[in-house]
Amino acid sequence: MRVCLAAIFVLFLWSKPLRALLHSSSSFAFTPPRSRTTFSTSQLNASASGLYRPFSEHALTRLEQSGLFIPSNGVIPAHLRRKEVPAKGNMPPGTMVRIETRALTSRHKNVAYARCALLETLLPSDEEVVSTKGIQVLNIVIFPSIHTDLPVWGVDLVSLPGDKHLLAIDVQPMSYAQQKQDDNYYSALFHEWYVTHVESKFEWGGDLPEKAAKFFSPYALWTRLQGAEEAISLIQGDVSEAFVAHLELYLQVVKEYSFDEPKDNVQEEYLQYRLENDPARPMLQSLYGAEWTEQLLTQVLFPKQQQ
Ligand code: DBV
Repeated sequence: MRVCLAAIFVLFLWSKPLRALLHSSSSFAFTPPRSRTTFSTSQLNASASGLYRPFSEHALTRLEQSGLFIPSNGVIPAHLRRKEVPAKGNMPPGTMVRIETRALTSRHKNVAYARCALLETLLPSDEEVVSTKGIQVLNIVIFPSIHTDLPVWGVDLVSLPGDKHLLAIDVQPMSYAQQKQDDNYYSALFHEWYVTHVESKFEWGGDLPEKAAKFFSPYALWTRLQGAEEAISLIQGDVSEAFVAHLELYLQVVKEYSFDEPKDNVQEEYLQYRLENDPARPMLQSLYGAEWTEQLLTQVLFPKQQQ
């Protein structure tokens, strides 16, 4: 009797459905998730990241650690926090162009708002790779309180197809008095930074749009690079060192600010200029559509400041 029961049990075990179940459950237990599931295209890119992601993560961490800001992505409407579309042009199938936005609100009287837009072209990859091809952009603006004459922290790191790179890091003068002087109080604080990180390392990026020029300090990093490997290593080396040092200096200047309220703050004019003349508008519209782009610009990137 027992032999019969054992035989029946063995036959049952080796029936196809049960073997399939046992196999899948055992493979479920021991196979790393990655080879167990076929990911959608965007999930395949989960392990890829863009050229400027380390810059973005560093800045967001330092802004929170500074005690000046509170991470507040909730102030960004959900549909404007992230958008991802297939890349156009001659990129490998499955390449995606993803933009992510992050916002921080004020925790200190000297600041108003900060936001970050990271746009990455991500090659389909199952490995930890850094995508440097296609469009890669990091755009960060820190808005000080308009009850100060503190400069805006403006960063625009842009890499475009054809291995073209435009890099802007600057404390942007926010009063008429500062704009008129060639070298105002705040610029002087960044002179040493400029000599160390910019003067002997980067060529001036050429004429700025006329209306933009007045918002640039004499000690801006503003340069254009051309090329792949060499330019990328410059970006990941000298540019990242300049970026880190500039942010530290800016946060220190903001924390130490304690002057009287200025009378000629130009932040509203700056906002209007950036909003109306954003050089990225055509690119963003082509990728994500005109309506979404205008919402992004007006509600997240250059919103009217509630002060
Ligand atoms: N620029 C932005 C935002 C971007 C962005 C929000 C999310 O303000 C990207 C993306 N900037 C971006 C792109 C380009 C530039 C160019 C994609 C290249 C456009 C192209 O050539 O196709 C600094 N960024 C520029 C330029 C400058 C800056 C000067 C060249 C503009 C030109 O040549 O016409 N930072 C940027 C800027 C100011 C600043 C315009 C003005 C005060 O502080």
